[in-house]
Amino acid sequence: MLRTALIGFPLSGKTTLFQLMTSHREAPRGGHGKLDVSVGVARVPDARLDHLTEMYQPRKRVPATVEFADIAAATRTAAQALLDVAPFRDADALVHVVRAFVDPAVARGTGSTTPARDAQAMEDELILADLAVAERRVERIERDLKKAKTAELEKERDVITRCREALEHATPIRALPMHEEDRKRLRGFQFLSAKPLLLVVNIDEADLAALSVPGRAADEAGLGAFLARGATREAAVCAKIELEIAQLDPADAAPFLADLGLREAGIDRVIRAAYDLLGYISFFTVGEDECRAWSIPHNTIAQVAAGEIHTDIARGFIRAEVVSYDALVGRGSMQACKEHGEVRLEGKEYVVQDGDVITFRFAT
Ligand SMILES: Nc1nc2c(ncn2[C@@H]2O[C@H](COP(=O)(O)OP(=O)(O)OP(=O)(O)O)[C@@H](O)[C@H]2O)c(=O)[nH]1
Ligand SMILES: [Mg+2]
Repeated sequence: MLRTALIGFPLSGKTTLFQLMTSHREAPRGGHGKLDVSVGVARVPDARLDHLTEMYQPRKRVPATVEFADIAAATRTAAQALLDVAPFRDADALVHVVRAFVDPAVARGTGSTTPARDAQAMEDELILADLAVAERRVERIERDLKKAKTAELEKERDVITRCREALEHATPIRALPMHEEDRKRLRGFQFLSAKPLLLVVNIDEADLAALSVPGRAADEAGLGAFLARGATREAAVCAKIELEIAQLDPADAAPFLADLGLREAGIDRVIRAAYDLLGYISFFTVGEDECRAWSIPHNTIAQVAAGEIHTDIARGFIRAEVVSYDALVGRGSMQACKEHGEVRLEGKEYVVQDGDVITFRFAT
């Protein structure tokens, strides 16, 4: 499951977005570190899963999910503190909610009045928090190297030194070009600025028209230059209004969405941006019992995808029977696909494609 954490200045709309996105939520609680954290799960909207569910009429329809974590604290949360909070430290991506709504009834926290400045100020905080970690780490490695030199430790020192130098020049680690092995070396340090970053621009009610044009809200908020860096994306919402609409019956909500010129709900826009950012794709498992969507990173091999379902399936992997969503829907049934030779037998190393419908064969 893809895990994200909401960051942002006070009163920027983090909790409103959290409520908009998530359908299952835990009450805020401590135990994740020093701060109270709410964790919630969003169901990934997917028209393909809807269609498969119509075809199979299964007992259960299970969408893919994305986890969101929200800090329940109205106080200013320095990025440094986030390193102590497990759902933030371990997140696959950070979602920065940037306030672009005006509303004089909602006080401004410590944020500024320009989204671009807030985006940069938060970035600077992530960088500072990481710099402290990188400096400590380099010192420690230098000490260890004096005791015993290993090639791996030297490589680690080199990559962290590179990170430290970038951070000193106010460059986030995610913007550094880096070999995959070096990225792996860094993973254990959970640097905040290494995580892909999604900016969610929380726009003003007066500006709702911007939502119907992708990228427009971010442009208007002056975030273009910020976004030009690698591993960042944006999505726009008007969290307050969209939450109000989402709480209506779908039938009642439709005319509101149409009125606003919105083809998609906020949840779709934010989740699609998160998938794009991380290069995630979906595959499906189907049957009379259950139709289910799973999300995996782009370029995942079949055996690893199987492990997403259950470690036993990965361990006992024999083969994957794969048909594309388009073929399955086009032919109308798995049987028809088999008759036309469209169900392929693939091995462990097969790279799963977006929209693959897979039956795993495995030994227990
Ligand atoms: N006008 C307007 N108000 C909004 C919007 N989004 C959020 N708000 C309001 O702003 C206030 C703060 O929103 P929250 O979602 O609690 O903000 P937060 O970032 O979680 O705040 P803290 O957790 O206290 O830092 C609430 O009263 C929301 O109703 C918006 O798009 N427009
Ligand atoms: Mg909040």
